[in-house]
Amino acid sequence: MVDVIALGEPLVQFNSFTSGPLRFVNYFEKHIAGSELNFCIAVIRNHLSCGLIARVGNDEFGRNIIEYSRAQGIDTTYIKVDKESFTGIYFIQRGYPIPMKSELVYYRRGSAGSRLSPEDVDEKYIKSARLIHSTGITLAISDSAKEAVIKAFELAESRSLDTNIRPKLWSSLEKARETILSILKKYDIEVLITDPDDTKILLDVTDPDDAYRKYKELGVKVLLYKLGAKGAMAYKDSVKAFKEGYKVQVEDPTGAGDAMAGTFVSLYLQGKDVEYSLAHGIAASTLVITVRGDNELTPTTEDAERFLNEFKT
Ligand code: ADP
Ligand code: CKP
Ligand code: MG
Ligand code: MG
Repeated sequence: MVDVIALGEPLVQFNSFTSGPLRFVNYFEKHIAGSELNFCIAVIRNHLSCGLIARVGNDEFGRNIIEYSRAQGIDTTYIKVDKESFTGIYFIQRGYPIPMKSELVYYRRGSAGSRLSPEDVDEKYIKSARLIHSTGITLAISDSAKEAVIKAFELAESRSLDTNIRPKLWSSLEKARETILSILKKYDIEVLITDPDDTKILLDVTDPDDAYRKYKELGVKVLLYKLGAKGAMAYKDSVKAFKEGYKVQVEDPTGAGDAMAGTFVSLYLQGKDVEYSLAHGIAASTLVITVRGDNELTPTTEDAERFLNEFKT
């Protein structure tokens, strides 16, 4: 039995060793990632236990994901090996055409991960956890994966959701809006993680105060509103917190949001206030963007403490 459970597709990441268009990249560095797996690692680095409900293929990459997850302390009991399909992968193009930004190129349609389904969601396991987490990615990859999230949310004691709208994974932005809004309307969300781009799509607003007001009407208790390089905000009832981002050398921003989300949710569940949880989330995301790989640098609570005390920019 674990504190937190996430549902989503773990993926093998091939990160360009050099920046620039993929056609000129000769070397790729392999990492294990996927938004919900990244989230789980952040939860664990902050000393709660976490399980991942997922499918991988019966292949080397699937074994790699399971072994890596175990090594990071993730409960892999409900990572199923699906013999019918392959483990999804993706490539990261870095620093082109926008410096310090990355683009993801997926090879995942029909993957084992996208075949996640309600039958993978064990009622007792879900009910034993304090919080169930998923993202807009899992809602996008297939109907069965979306239904798995719905089953888990139905049984959950409490929930967090990262909107993570990936236009490449949706047939249209309208479909993304309709699907994510229907989840928000149906379930109370303890912590919603989102940003102005996604909120524009969902609610046609970007102003953080307007966003919190509207999300609150939909049953969101706490809002983590990420502002990229500018930092992030967090809202809970009448508390509104902002923390500025740090100026660092950006190698690859992929995974920053997940490191922040997992850190924030883990600390929040441990009774920390939103300012503390936000500051630690910023520390985690700042470290993650300085390297290739989404989760290796996600700090423990103690290391984030050191970052916040000792790193000045
Ligand atoms: P996501 O990865 O989900 O798209 P963001 O891009 O908003 O989320 O990043 C999450 C956090 O990572 C930000 O709140 C900030 O702390 C940090 N971050 C992201 N990009 C930068 C950057 N270019 N410089 C400094 N910090 C950044
Ligand atoms: O929003 P983030 O940059 O934190 O998310 C990154 C992850 O799952 C990354 O690991 C990738 O595999 C993905 O999001 C995705 O499917 O886009
Ligand atoms: Mg994100
Ligand atoms: Mg990174």
